[in-house]
Amino acid sequence: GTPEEAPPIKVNQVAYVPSAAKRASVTSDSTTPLAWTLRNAAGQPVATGQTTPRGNDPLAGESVHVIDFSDFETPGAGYTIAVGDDVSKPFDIGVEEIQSLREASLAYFYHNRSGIEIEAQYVGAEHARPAGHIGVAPNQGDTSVPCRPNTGCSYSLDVSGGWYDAGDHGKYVVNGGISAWQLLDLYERTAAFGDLDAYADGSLAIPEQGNGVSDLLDEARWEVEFLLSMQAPAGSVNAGWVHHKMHDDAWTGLPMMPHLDPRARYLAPVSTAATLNMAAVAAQAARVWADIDPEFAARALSAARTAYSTAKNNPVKIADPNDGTGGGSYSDGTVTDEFYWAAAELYATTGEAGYRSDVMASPHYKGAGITTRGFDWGSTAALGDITLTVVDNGLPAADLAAIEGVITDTADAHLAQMATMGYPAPYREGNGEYVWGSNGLIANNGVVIALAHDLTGDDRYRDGVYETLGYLLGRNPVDYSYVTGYGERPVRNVHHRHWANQLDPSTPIAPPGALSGGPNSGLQDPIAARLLPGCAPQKCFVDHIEAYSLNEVTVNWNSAFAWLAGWTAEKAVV
Ligand code: 9MR
Repeated sequence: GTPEEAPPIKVNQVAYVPSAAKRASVTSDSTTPLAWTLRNAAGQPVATGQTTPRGNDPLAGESVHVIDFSDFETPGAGYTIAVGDDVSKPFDIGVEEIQSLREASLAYFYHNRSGIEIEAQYVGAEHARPAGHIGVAPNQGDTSVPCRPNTGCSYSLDVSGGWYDAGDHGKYVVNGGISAWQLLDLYERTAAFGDLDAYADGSLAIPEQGNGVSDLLDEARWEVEFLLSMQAPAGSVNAGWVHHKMHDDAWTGLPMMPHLDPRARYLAPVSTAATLNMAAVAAQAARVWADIDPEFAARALSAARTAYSTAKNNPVKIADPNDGTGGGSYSDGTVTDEFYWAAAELYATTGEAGYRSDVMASPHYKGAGITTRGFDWGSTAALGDITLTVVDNGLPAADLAAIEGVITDTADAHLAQMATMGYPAPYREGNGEYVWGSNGLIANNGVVIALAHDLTGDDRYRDGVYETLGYLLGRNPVDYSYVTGYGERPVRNVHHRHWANQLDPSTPIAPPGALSGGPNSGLQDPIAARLLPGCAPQKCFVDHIEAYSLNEVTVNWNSAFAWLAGWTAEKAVV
C-alpha cells in the first residue's frame, strides 16, 4: 500500500514508565504553544499543560511541538492526549508491558533458529515449524556444506544450527557474531550492574529450559556453536581462518519455509573480519562459560586464540563487496576495529600481556570507536570498549576512565541533540540521512546511553533510554510501533520468509517482539523507490513485506533491541 497520512499526535503506543520522563509529539505549524489535555480511560482530564514548539525538524520534514507530561505518574491503561480536536492513540502508564518486552525480544532468536524443530509448546501452533536445513528433502542440508566452487578449498563443514540472519536463510559470521556477543554482553552487563535472576533457567520458552543454565546463555550458545563450526579444519589450506558466510546459491522468493528451501548452500571464502569476529565472540564465551561449562570454555578459547593469531600473522583478506547473489555481501573493508575488539575480548578473558599490548597499540584504544553514528557489523570497536568497561581487567585506571568518558560524552551528545528534535532518537550520521537498519543503530545508541546510566546513575540518561524506546514504540513521524505485536499500530508486514502472511495467509505474521529495520533514506529497494521519493529521513518507511531495505528484521537489530529491552525492563519501576 501507499504510506498512510500519520495523525498529528504521536505517542509511545505501549507504555510510559511512571517514574521516568513522559513526552509525546504533535505536528503543528503554530509558532506559539498549544494547550494539551491528558485524559484517563474514562475520558476525564487528569493533567493539562502547554506544548513546546520545536519548529521545523528536517529529519521529520515537518514542524513539531513536544508535549511533556512527566509529572503525571499514576499507573493505568487507556490514557489519551488531546490537542484541540486531535486525540492520540491510547497508551498505558505502567511497567508490565515494558517488562514483557524483555522475553518477547529474546524469543525472536528461538523463532529464527536453524537446524532444530521449532516446537508449539514454546511458540504456539501458529509459529511451530519443522527443522530447517537438516538435509531432509528438498533441503540440501547444512550438515555437510562444501566450499563454493573455485574458491581454493575442497572440504565440507557441518555448519548446521545457528540463527537465520534475517528474512533470508543465510548465516553470516560477522552479523551473527555481533548478535551473539550482544546477548552475552547483556548477560555480563547485568552481572556487573543488575540482577541475573531475570535471565535464570526457565526465563525463556526454549527447549533448554530446565538444564540449570541461564536461558539467555542457552540461546546465545546456539549461535556461538555455529560460529565455531565456521572455522576451517586444522591441516586444511584455510587452517585457522573462518569462513565469512554460508548461504543459498540464489535468492529464494517469499514465502519460503526454511525446511522447504531447495537451493544448494556453500561456504563463502574465509575473511579477516569473520576470523576476528569469531575470535572475539569465542573469547567472550570462554569467559562467560568458564565456570558453567569448562570444557566448552576451553574449546572456545582455543578456537579464539587460533583465529586471532591466524588473522594477525597473515595479509588481510577482505570479503568481496560484490558477492551478493543468494545472500548479503556483508563486506567490510576496514578491519582495525575487529582487531581491537578481538584483542580486547582475549585480554579481558586471559589477562595476557600480548593481547594487552595489542589493545593498547590499537588506533581505536580509549574509546574512539564510540561515536554518535553508533556501531554495527561493519564497525565493531565499540564492542571492545564496552567489554573493557563492563568486565574487570588490568588496563591502566586512567585509560579505563577515558573509555568511560567517551561513553558519557557520547550519551551527552545524544541527549543534547534529542532535546532539539521533534521525534527524539539518538542517531546522527553525515547530513542527517537514515541508513538501512536505522532502528538498529538507534537501539545501539540507546545501549550507550544506558551504559552511561550504569556508570553514573544520572537520571537524565535513564530518561533518554526511555525516550529512545518511545521512538521505536510509536513516537515517530510515521506513527508506527516498529516492534511487532506491541502498540496500537505495530508493523505487521516485516520482510521475512516464514512470517509472510501478507503474501500467503497460510503463513503467520511475525510473533511479538521483532524490531523492523526502520526508515532508510537511501530507498534501496523497488517498493521504497516507488512509494517514497523525496521523503524526509524519519519518514522513509512503509510497512510492506517486499520493502526489504526498510522493513526487514535481523538478528543484529533484535540483539540491540533485546539488550535495550532487558535494561528498560530492569529499570521499569513505578
Ligand atoms: O544490515 C545490512 C545493512 O547494513 C546493509 O546496508 C545492507 C546492504 O548491504 O545489508 C543489510 O544486511 C542484510 C543482508 O545483506 C542479508 N540479510 C538481511 C540483512 C538485513 O537487511
